[in-house]
Amino acid sequence: LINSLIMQQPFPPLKNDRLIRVAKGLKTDKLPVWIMRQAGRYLPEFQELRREYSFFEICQTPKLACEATLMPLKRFNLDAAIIFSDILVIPQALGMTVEMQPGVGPVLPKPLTIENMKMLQVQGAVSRLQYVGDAITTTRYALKGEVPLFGFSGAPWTLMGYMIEGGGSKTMSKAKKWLYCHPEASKQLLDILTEVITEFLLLQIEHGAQIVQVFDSSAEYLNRQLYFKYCLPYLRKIAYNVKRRIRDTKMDVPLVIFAKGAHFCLEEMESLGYDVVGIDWTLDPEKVGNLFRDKNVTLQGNLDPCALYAPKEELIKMTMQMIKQFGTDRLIVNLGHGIYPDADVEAVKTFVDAVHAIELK
Ligand code: 1CP
Repeated sequence: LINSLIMQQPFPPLKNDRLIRVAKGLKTDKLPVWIMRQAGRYLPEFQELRREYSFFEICQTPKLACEATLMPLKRFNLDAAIIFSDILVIPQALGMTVEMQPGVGPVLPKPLTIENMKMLQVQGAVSRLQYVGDAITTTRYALKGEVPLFGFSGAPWTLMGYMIEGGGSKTMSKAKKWLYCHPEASKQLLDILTEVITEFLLLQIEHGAQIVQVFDSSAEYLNRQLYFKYCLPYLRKIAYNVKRRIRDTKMDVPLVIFAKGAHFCLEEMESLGYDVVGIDWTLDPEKVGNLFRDKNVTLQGNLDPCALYAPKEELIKMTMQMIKQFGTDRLIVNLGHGIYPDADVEAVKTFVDAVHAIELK
């Protein structure tokens, strides 16, 4: 399937390949920079689009998803686009209802229980995500090769959390109860999610994603023991199988892992099979830079999203300091978590331009 798609779809050649080069450990003229959640509510033009369409209407209509994806690129000199979608499209494709409530976020009114778990519609789940592939293909053409396009997925544990909690949670205690009281059911669920995530990432790659990121946003609720048992093996399996399945194609698509708050397993992130390790804003760039020096991975991060509230000169100073502390070798500049809805559009421009002001030798 992968090869046949390449033959049918000669996408425009990539012009700005900074981010892909750095992900693979190659040299560039400048540091690449993009922003997690760069196409979102802080953009007035996105708010306007949302007044006309529901969140999932935008996700499911390739033309609209493409439009939202391109919004931040029209304003800022970003080195990548990320397809407009959400991590919760997987629970939805598994048959769960997901509502996007304004000011609240995602709500799953009928959360997963041990009893209703067998109702998950695993068969055909990935084919119900075809619209994400279509949105990616549409966007690849619209991008005209300007910058690479990210695909993404939630990680197994993070998706498990939302499915059991029925939305975001301050503690993830219901989902963690599964880990402590129902280890077999937990593993069964994580296996299902691992399988669907793998196929979903491959679908996105087949349809034109040039790099893919796995978001383990709820890593912070676990500890080293739980993360070793319920996350690392699944994350490793996803990277291994995605890489294995694309090995025979000419597509050497880099993989990124971003595990928010997984400081207790930072060193282990290097050996999971991902090319890039996302660093969240709570970590010290100097320590992380030293820890990963001479390791075979690229780092991504990690400015505090709230640093965008600071005065312009202060923001530039903090950005420079962070880059100096990480070191400019194998670094993709980003925030250390998704941008907040009340972020200032001008501050984003300041941040992006500050990164590009640095000329690498
Ligand atoms: O530019 C982009 O990155 C847009 C695509 C994108 C991505 C990568 C969206 C659009 N969501 C995500 C990932 C995502 N979604 C994550 C992982 C990143 C992270 O940790 O921030 C998570 C945890 C979600 C779940 C989610 N969806 C939340 C968080 C809820 C919580 O408190 O736990 C929220 C608020 C959403 C809704 C959402 N997703 C995306 C947008 C633009 C929005 C706003 C919804 C709206 O317009 O009403």
